[in-house]
Amino acid sequence: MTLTTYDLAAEAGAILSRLGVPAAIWKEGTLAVRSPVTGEALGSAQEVGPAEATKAIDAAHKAFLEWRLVPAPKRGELIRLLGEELRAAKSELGRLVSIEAGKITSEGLGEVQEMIDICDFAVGLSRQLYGLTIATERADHRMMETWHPLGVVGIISAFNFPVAVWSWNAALALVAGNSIVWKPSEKTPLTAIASHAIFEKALKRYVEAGYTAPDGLSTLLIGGAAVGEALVDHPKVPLVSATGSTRMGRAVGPKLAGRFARAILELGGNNAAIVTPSANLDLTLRGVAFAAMGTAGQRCTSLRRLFVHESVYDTLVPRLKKAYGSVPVGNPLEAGTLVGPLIDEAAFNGMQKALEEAKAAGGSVSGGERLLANEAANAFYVRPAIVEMPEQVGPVVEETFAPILYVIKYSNFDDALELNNAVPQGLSSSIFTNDVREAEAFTSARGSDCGIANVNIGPSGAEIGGAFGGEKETGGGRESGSDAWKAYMRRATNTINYGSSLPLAQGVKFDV
Ligand code: UN1
Repeated sequence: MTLTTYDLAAEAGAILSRLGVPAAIWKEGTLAVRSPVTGEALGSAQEVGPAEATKAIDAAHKAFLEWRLVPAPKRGELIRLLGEELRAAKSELGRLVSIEAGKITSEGLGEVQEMIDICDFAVGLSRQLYGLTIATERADHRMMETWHPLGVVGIISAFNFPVAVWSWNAALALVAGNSIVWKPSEKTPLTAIASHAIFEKALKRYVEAGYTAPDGLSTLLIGGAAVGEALVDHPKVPLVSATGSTRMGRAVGPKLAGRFARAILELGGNNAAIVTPSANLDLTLRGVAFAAMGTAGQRCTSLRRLFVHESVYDTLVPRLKKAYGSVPVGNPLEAGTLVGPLIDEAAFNGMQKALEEAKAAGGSVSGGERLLANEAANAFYVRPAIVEMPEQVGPVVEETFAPILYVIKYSNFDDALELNNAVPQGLSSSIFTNDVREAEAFTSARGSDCGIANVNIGPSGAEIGGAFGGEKETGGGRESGSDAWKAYMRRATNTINYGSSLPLAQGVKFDV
């Protein structure tokens, strides 16, 4: 089937209507929505402005005051139901992710699976919001810490994981006793509307089962930058979790810091992999191919820089180039396609600019040309590009959200480690090696400086169980698994005197 034989607007509309979303919400608004698959218009979503956003945040604050009193395991029941609803809607929501964000079918479904996984995690967590009991130096005293709900949590998400990143934040924030307000990417409002409709189904079942949930517990705000700003500036939003570019983080971070609100920032990545002499090259080839070309290079965790030891360079790089030349690029809805479209024309132009800059810096480029323009003039497909670079300069130290892999030869392991760390971003990284000393060094204090450091897998495709995020210009935030939940709660240290005297700490005397 050619690209033009699809009617994606009809299909997206049918999915939204089966989820019970009134047509006016996605058809009669002002925000034009298009599919990167064909470039066709999908609808026009209704938007809100800053005044409505502020009203929604005020309502969310009221909701928080009630929700924080619901016992955490009972809050977990809402997320259990959300997980059930997501399971039931997996194929439809996954399809909508593919239509609106251009992901191949297994990745669209995988994104919904990631939502289901975090729900399962959060349900368990709702009975495990543990604080410590701490030894005190005073007789007849007890010291402990308690974790309390924080308030309204603002969620700003990006187009490339249009629904999973919301769910990481929503599931943790809600079991933690917070209310949530979500501003999705303007490029992917329909998947946000669909996800929120699924949430509302879970909420309805929750209330029908006799539980209490306040109005305004979760709000979706479709809108532009001004809506994001309303979240960032509102004094009743103690935490904003924002995923996007480093530029966006530079605008949001200082504003939040200025009013002492918390930020979870998940910003740009410029992820590398080191291929050492002992690497299993078959496994490396597959790991590199998925990490660098998967999602058309549009993951925060996509592999962008590859350091290959001189002893394996001439074996691996030609094989990689062959894979780049033959990887099936095209309609992500068709079985067999591995690389779908770029999100839009701006992404295509950004890729071409980076390739020009790489050439000017001495790079030798294979691939990168536009494909399928004759079938769909407004869709932007490209052959993934592999660029052999003499050194790490120019566009190599920047994040370009497109499938470009820069390859650099190295001879000394420590130099490769240094190159891995010599960029402003610090999200993810990996090493391909069968040498235990290299693997351990890479994951040690003198190794990769990133939030994620993998061995014998690529830098992308993390599971939800680990904390997700990175250092330096990536912003320092952690979402998803491990103890990332702590960022969504406030900690109180409690010292309780059950005796009848009042000994002071540090031996201080103050007898009046
Ligand atoms: C992102 O690109 O913002 O680790 C998130 C991964 C996915 C999440 C990526 N689980 O690649």
